[in-house]
Amino acid sequence: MYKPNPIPKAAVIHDLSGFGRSSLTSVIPILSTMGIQPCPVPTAILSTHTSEFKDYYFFDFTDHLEAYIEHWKSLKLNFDAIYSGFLGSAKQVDIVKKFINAFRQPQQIIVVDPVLGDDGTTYDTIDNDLVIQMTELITMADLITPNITEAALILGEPTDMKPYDFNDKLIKDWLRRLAAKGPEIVIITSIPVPDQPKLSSVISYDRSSDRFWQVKCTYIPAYFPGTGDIFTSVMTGSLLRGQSLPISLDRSVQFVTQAIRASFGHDYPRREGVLLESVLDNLRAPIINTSYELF
Ligand code: PXL
Repeated sequence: MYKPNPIPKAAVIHDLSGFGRSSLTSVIPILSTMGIQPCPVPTAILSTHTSEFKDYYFFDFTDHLEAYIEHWKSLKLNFDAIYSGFLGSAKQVDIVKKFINAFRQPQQIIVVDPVLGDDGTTYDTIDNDLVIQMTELITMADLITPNITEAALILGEPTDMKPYDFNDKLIKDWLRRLAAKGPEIVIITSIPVPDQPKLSSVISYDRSSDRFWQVKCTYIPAYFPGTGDIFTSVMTGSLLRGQSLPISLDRSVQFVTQAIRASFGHDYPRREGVLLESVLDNLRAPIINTSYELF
């Protein structure tokens, strides 16, 4: 008997940081606005995220997740997507692997955002062991969304390369090598565009069709924490709504750019993240202008 699936479900494995928009406080509103039901699996509870805040309270929830997952297993829950982001310890990576093994099924997308660092350096809480663990975790994913620093860390390449080093051949090589580790779709964000310091680009590779797509955007010199979570949430939501890879890429880049533009002009603390609430409604608007191109 035909059973419609009116609202796709996504299990979202992220921390809950109470202040400063990131992880669950960005993932949940974005997916809900896009008509996806987010089902949170909280890895940790923090008073704030860890970027530019000091002395934050951190409660590791990993040990409680076994029981949490057992209950979900007994309910025989099915997810259209499983999406993981920032992970604070090797133990947390293990629990994500367990979760994927318990709930993996055909016709589902497993998204791993390998949150490790940015701008050539690793985040405070990320050590070499976690880089190795994350490199293992991505082998279980269908889609990964590293930024250029994370791509270098996973591939064991230098993280201090200069913009002119990022020629097309190198980027295609990195994308193919990342896809060879398991994921069918690889998206690298924050790629410098040689000789065009005002632009930044996002490039994807789809192994099944052997095609590369690129979306260029204006580089806005403002670092806001949590924009990676916003990008991957919109990407996941858009694919779950049945959009193509290049359209989803375009939508995600446009949304992050809108969110940064809505925030950059205001004089308020960057560490609070982009003013997500002021642009959330844009996710319901049809996409009119696209700028993706084959790469
Ligand atoms: O947005 C990534 C992220 C998620 N969760 C926590 C973080 C960060 C980035 O710094 O600190 C706790």
